[in-house]
Formats: sequence, structure tokens, C-alpha cells
Amino acid sequence: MASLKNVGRSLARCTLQSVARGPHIQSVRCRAAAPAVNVRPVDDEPAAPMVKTAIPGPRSKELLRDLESIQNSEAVQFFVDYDRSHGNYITDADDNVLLDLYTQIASIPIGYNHPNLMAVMQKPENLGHFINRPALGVFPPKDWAEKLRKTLLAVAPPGMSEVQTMACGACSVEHAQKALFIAYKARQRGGAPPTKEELSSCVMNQPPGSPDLSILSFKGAFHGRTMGALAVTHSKAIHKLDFPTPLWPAASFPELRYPLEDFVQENRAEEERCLAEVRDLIEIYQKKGRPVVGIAVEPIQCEGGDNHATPYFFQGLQDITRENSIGLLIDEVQTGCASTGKFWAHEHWNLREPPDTVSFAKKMLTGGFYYREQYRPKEGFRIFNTWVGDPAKVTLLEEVVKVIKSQNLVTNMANIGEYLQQGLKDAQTKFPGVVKNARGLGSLCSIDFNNSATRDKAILALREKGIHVGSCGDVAIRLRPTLIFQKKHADVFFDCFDSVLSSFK
Ligand code: PSZ
Repeated sequence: MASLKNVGRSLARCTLQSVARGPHIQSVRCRAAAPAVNVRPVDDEPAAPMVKTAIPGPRSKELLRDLESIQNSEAVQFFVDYDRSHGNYITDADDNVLLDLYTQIASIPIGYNHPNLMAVMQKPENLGHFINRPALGVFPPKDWAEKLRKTLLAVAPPGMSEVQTMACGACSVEHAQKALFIAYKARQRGGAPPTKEELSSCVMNQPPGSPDLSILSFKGAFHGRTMGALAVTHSKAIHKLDFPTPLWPAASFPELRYPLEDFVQENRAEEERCLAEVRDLIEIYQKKGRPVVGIAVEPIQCEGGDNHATPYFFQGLQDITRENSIGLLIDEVQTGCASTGKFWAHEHWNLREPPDTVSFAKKMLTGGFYYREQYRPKEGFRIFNTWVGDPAKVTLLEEVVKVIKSQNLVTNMANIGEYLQQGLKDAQTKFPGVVKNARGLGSLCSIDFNNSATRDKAILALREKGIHVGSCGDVAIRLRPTLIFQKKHADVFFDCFDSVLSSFK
């Protein structure tokens, strides 16, 4: 109950120890004649938000009391009627209809109850995938390779042709990390099998079988909450408190000034500083006897506050991994699947070669990671668990990929992203004392408030008007619209945003 009364407090509490960041705007590039976008309207999508009660309303509060008798439900914001949510609009348990720019923490690709996905659920030939969840690593369905080709491989990052499915995002990051460790040790052994001593010591968490190795990550990063993923997560204390995570190096992530194009020199110097820190840490940890086997990085630090870096930084990181013969893990759990105006955010960087591993989840519906050939383990059962994913989710993804391609939704995200970013820039011009640092890449955009309290108040004020957005970092609100978000939806958002900001002036 307490949390529903105090959503603001709860939001504030989640910033126990966040890293304040500088703002950045990604420049919008000119595109060659893009294919026409043809976003088909979703049946039953409301035309506008409609708010009838406080949110959470009486029914949500009642349901919360019930849930709280079973588990800690402090994080719950409101209960949802998923059957009555359509397209870009979410309907809560009290019949309030909200335009959803947060989309289940950026994880609904083509809106609620998309008709094509409803149809997939009803096809008799798909039922087996939904009813019988297999142990994919040992007993895959007969059409599994074909399904992977039609889905994950059809949208694979350029130059990557191998993929491993997993369940959630953290699990995907964690197994990608394991692929880096396995490849590193395999290289060291030069083709020789592990020694008897390695095999017996690893079972007891002892060297040499359980070696002292590390993965370098960045301050402000979020990669998930399982222990390996948590070891490279540094965004908030609430994620980390009480867990014995290993002491691995964390470098500064660039704190850039915005708009990026106005501060090219300063930002270049800041990125050089961070790259130098990465180089130093690799050397220090080598000397310490805890060598770095890879670097994990998000294309945009999302949970940490939507912190951007430029292609120069990521190219530099890749150079460092090449110089040191270590792996690069690009975590695209939040940035992947078209929202940045390219299918994968790292496609914006013109890397010299593909990254070594790319993790995904959220809008991809299944977790997993792509990897380069040298990161394929030589033995079975090394990257493995009972389910290693779920064909039911990949069956849905097949339709999502079809819709993305047939309606040119990647281009839609580039176009709507430009519109959203411009709207945010206009807002900061109109309300300079209230908001600043409008920034984004495609539709994945955000804006900062002067402090956390005002940001939290804005989120609640927007919700009262029927607009659902998310927070990130200490002072930002972030927009994470569906891939079928259009100008008409953006206009609804901006009308309400303008009125909330006017009330703060
Ligand atoms: O509080 C949480 O646990 C949240 S709030 C947002 C996320 C998690 N994002 C998940 C995420 C991510 O954004 C990146 C870049 N990498 C990994 C993850 C972990 O994914 P899940 O939550 O599926 O384990």
C-alpha cells in the first residue's frame, strides 16, 4: 500500500546512488531516400488518453493489497488490464487509458495486442510451440534452425551469423560474458585440453580451474541483476546492496556536453580521457593478476540516465580490444530492435569489424546474444540451461520481424525520433529553467529536469494527464515508444508535456 501512496518517494528511493550525467544530443543525419513508412493502424487503439481516477485508482489499490499478502510489491505502480490495452495505449485496472511511452520498460515492440500477433496465437500449427516448452539445448523442435534463420539471423548485426537464445536480458549478458571467458582461456591453452588440476579445482571455485579474470565495464552501466551481469552494473545501490560481486574494473563513461555538434572538441577530449582510463585499467588489472578478458558496454547508458557517447568512443574501445586481444560485448538489450532508427544501435558507429558479442532481450521478445565464430564454445553444455530460450517467443518474434520489415518500422523510428527530439529541444527552448539536455538517437530519447524531485513530480503530473513515461538516472525522463508510434501520438504527448512544464514555470 505504502508504495502506491508514494510513487514519487519510491521513484526517488531508486536513485539511492545514481551517477549524475551530462547531456547529449545525437545529431540527426541526412538519409538517402528512405522507403515509405506504412504504419498500419491497430484495431481498437484509442484516439486519446482518458483518465477517470487517480492513478493508482481504487481497483489498483485493492489489487495491490491482495498481491502484498503474497509478496513484496513495493515497486508496483498500477495494475493493468492487458486485454483492453491496444497499440500505443495501456488501460489500467480502473479503466484509465494512458498513452504509453515507457512500454514495459522498453520491451513492447509493436504495441499491445497487435492483430498480427493475435493471429499467430490462433494458428493451429503454432500451438505446439506455445504448449510444449522444450529443453532447447538438447531436444530442439524440428523447425528450430529454420525459425532462427527467419527471425534472429534475418536481423543479425552486420557480419554476425551465429546466435544463442536465452531467457532474460541479464541471463543473455551473463552467458555472453561466459563466452568471453571460455574463448580467452581456450586461446591461452592453444588448443590443449584443460588439465586435470583445472578440472578438479574449478568445482571448488579455486584456481587454476576457476581463474582470477575480469570484465571491464563503466560507471553508470546497467547490464542486469544476476551475479555476473551485476558485476558489470554500476548504476544504483538498490541493484547492488548486500551482494558479493567480484572486484572488476569500472572505467568512467564519457560525460558529454550537448548538443554534441556544439561541443565537438570538448567531447572529444572527454572521450579520450575515458579511453585512456580504460587502457590504464587493463594494464593495472593485468599487473594485479586479474586480467581483463573483455569490455562490456551499452550503446547508450539507459538505466544510468540516457548517457550518450559518440562513434569515436566506441571505435576507440574496439581498437583497445584488438590491441589487447580481448572481447567486446555490446549490450543492446535496451537499444536493439529498431528503436534508434537502425536495427542495432551499434550500426550507427561504422565499426571496423563486428563486435565480438551482442546481447539482446526486451523488444526482441527472446533474450540471447550474437557472437563471432571464435566465441563459439568447442564443447556442448558450456553455454546451456534447461530452456535456453523459448520457441513460443521466437514464433511471435517471427511475426514482429515481418511487421518491422513490411511496414518499414526502422525508418519509422528514425523519422519519429527526429520529430520527438525536435519537440524536446523546443520544450527546453521554451522552458529553459525547467528542462535541459534534450538528447536522443532515433526514438530513444530523453530530457533532464533540474532535480530529481521536479522530475518525479513531472512523471506523476504527466500520468494524471494520461501520459506514461519512464525515469532514468537522477533527473531524466526517457521516452521508449513502440515501433508503431506515430506523429499523432507524439503530438498528444507534447500537448500534455507543454501543459505540465507550463505549470512548473
Ligand atoms: O530494474 C531493473 O531490473 C531494470 S529496469 C530496466 C532494465 C532492468 N533493463 C534491463 C537491461 C538493460 O537495460 C540492459 C542494457 N542490459 C541488461 C538488462 C537486463 O535485462 P533483464 O531485465 O531482462 O534481465
